[in-house]
Amino acid sequence: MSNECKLGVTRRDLLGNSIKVAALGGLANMTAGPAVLGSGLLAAASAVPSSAEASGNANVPPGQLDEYYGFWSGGHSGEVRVLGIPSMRELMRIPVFNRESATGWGLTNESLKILSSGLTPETKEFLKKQGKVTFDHGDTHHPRMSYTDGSYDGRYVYINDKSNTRIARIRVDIMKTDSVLEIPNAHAIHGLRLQRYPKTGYVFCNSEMRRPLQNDPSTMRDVSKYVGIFSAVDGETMKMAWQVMISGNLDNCDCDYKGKYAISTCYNSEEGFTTAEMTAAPADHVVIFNIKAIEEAVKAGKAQMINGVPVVDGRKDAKSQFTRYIPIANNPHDANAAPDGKYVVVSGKLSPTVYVIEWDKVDLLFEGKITEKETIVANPEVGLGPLHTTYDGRGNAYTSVFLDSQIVKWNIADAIKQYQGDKSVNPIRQKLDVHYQVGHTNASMAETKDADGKWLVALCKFSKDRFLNVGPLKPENDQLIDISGDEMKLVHDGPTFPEPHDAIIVHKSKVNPVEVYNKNDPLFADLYAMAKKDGVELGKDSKVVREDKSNKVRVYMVSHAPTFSMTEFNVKRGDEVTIIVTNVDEVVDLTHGLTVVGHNVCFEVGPQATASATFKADRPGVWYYYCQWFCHALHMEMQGRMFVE
Ligand code: RUQ
Ligand code: CUA
Ligand code: CA
Repeated sequence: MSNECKLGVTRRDLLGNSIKVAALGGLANMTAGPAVLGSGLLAAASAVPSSAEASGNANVPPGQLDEYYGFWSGGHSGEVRVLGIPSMRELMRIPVFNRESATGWGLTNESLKILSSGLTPETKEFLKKQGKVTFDHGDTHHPRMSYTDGSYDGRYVYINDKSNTRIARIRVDIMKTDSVLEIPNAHAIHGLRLQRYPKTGYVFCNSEMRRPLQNDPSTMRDVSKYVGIFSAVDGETMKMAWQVMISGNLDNCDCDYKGKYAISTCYNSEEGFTTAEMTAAPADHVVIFNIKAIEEAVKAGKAQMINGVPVVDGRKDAKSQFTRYIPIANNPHDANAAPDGKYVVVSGKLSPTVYVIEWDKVDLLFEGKITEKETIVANPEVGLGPLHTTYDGRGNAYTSVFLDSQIVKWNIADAIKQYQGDKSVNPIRQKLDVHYQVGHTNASMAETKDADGKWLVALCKFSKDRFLNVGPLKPENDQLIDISGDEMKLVHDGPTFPEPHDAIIVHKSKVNPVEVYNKNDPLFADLYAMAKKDGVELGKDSKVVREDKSNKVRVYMVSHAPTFSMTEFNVKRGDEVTIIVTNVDEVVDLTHGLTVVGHNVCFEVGPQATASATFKADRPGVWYYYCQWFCHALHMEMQGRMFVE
């Protein structure tokens, strides 16, 4: 059980009378409820089942825990959010591509290293000229948790950044971003899904826009040189594995449960540049990627090396074994593999239908035994503007229908019967109105073989009239729907900040974060190495170290509630100062911070963590620093002075 207090001491003990404080709320979630409060702080929350588990309703009273974690894209906020499901309570925000004031993400040396080291040399050069080491924003769409053998394994969550052509990885054990990679040769990474079998494995990602591989003025207007690019990244090393050149563009992607195929949708087979051009053809397509054929070609050295990445040609004209193009009526959006491992559903968007493709038939297609069209085994009509499809593990699919603002439940087996000519069956089970203009939808565990059909979220793009007016910018509306019975029931409205494109719902048994950092975590390795060189023992010594005759000064200090080990230090005007803080508290939930007034320095230091930030001391005088995390009854007093001479 990961959610109980493992250590005997909590921040509450430090704050004073534990029971009184807990009863005041805010901290009560570490206990099982009022009855347990009187019996001591070590009582495990798991002793009482959450009401949501017991009764299947969405009400999770104070002190009880949700049954699922939701990992939410933060859209163009650049972050990932963690929600509790079914309460829809926002539990945490994980900064990824954004700058984050609360935690100092993008301000600390450690986060800047993560944000900058995976960029291409060309991008680094460009940013340097802007006086930056990385981008300041991102546009996240598709958070996905790593798999082992077709189900979530709780190691990582990956997410794309469409705006700056990157992907990132979050470590689920600490819920922090640990790696960012720019995808070379691509332009705007949109679709992202993970290899399910045998494990992740590959991170598959789609370049949404087409451009010349060699992008310069000599090629930029020559559309014959433009290509689409599909990428596979090694999710363990966060290095490029291979890429495939394709015809058309790429929108969303998914893959099967056997590790054989990936699939991407294309809305711009026309290879046009205006809306009119991109919607001109009556049909676009999905591309199926034959992973083994690609791997073999790469291994045999048959790929072209472009910017350090092996690239194979899977365009239509190349007639390779790498790809097949299955026609789909115009401008399809998502492809979503069903948890039974047999089917993948492609949503039509401008067609009111969805297409069911059978994976076994894809084998026959690559063997040349059937045509592209024969891989399609159903094509039910669901409504206007189908975008995404999710599943309950009981043979039903749920498609979000944007223009009709509905979630449409339909049965896969009946859709196949209907397609085979049985006019007596109607695959549609129910159409539920949602508010309004739903984009993604996803159900609990639906993208794994353990799909359990309990909860479904509908991520609505508009919320007008649904909440108190907060001015011209409205929140989105993420709605929770109970799908455990025969009928879908709308149970919750959840306003969200722009813009959760997509979310996954993961059973809590798959997610096991730590309570306190391991001080030997590789996250801090650079700092330990630097301290060693400076003759400093991190977490013990407080010291100001000046690098030989230079203006580089390192200030090492320890935070231990409610004090910093150094209440003053001196530097000289013009010094480049690095402050390194180690939090030696071992107490659950006892985070400190360091803020230096007037110097753009502010960061989080979790229990047993070390963090650092560097700035130029160019403002003579006295400048206070303080702990900005309310850590103790004497938190306000946790401060010191920097003298700039
Ligand atoms: S997309 S609203 Cu960015 Cu996932 Cu479909
Ligand atoms: Cu430490 Cu507030
Ligand atoms: Ca099109």
